[in-house]
Amino acid sequence: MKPLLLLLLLLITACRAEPHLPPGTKALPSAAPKGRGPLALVNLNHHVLGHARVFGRKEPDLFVAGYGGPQAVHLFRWVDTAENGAPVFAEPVSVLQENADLYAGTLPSPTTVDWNGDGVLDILAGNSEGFALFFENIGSNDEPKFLPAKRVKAGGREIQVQAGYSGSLQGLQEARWGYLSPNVIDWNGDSLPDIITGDITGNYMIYLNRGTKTEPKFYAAHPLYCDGIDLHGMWRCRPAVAKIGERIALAIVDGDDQFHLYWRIDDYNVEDGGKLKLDDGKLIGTSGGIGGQSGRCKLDFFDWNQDGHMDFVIGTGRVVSIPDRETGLPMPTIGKKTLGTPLLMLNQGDNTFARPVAFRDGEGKVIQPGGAHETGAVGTMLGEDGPNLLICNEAGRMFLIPGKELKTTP
Ligand SMILES: [Ca+2]
Ligand SMILES: [Ca+2]
Ligand SMILES: [Ca+2]
Repeated sequence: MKPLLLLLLLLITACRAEPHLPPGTKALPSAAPKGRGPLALVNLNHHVLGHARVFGRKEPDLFVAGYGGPQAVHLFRWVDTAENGAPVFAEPVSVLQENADLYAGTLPSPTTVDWNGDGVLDILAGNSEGFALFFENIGSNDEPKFLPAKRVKAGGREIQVQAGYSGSLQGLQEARWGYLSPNVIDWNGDSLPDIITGDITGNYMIYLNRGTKTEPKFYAAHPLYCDGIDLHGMWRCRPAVAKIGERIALAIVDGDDQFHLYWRIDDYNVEDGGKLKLDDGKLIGTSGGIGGQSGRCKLDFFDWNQDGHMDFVIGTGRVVSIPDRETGLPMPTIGKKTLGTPLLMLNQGDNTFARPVAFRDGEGKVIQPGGAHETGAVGTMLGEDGPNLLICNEAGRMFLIPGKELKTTP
């Protein structure tokens, strides 16, 4: 029995897909002095919660992985002993490292936007814990340099979306996860960026910005409505949002599991723009299966081929299957053991779309940043000679890949 088990384990390991990025690609580094930033594990399985290690003999301090992020490590210093002998620890502090990668929490979904009005694109990212993080670009658009994350607040407190008792289709085991997937656009035309989010619940919320150009300040989340009821779709998805002509378009994966277009009416209401279609007239399905195999799709409107028409750049998890469950990407086409795979769907000029293609490097290898769970992928003019691709791995590292190094032919 034992040799059989070993063989099985070896086979599973051998069949597991490995991440792939263009040769020489490095995670975006911290630009803080000495490259300091939070120390975070590089574990492509995001279920690392609540591991504690004790250091020292008498009155030891605690190092805890899984507080403040599944991969992040915090130090709890032993400062006193209570009368009953219980250790008393100080407020935890994030453990730092030098020359750190930027850390966006697990399963990040990023977007690029000039957040603080200095003309330089910054990064805003949501993550599985449900936080929204701001990475300030203290460099330029061509040579970005980012400081470690700051949590974004709304309504006077940090944004943190969690499923709670009823918010996850996988039940209570997911109660503390949020899979916050933000997008940013000036929704109400006052020239301040607003946040629109998808998350674990499948609801879509807006956070209106009532701050200033240099200091965004957000109202608490408010639902978006269509025909008077909450806009709702598949779980763990990110909405695409863009100004198209004079109107603001919002695309989501709807409750039927298909790409669906809406148009802004006012601050909290959208009107139905109909289901989006492939250029052969077929609807665009998303999930590879039901339940846990559904949703997990991060949509981004971006004109990748610069022809004046908004394309879709899409972050996926392994189990996603666009545009149908038989022939879609990534799982049916690449194989069951594949990983989350950024995809591109080109607009054919009439708001119908070509079938998705993966991004490939110069040698034709499919780009997969790492992890089977879904992470975001967006087109951006950050970095020289855009458009470029910003993607993340499951362990919260971000990669800016020059568009010129990528092939998107079917
Ligand atoms: Ca900026
Ligand atoms: Ca606004
Ligand atoms: Ca285009």
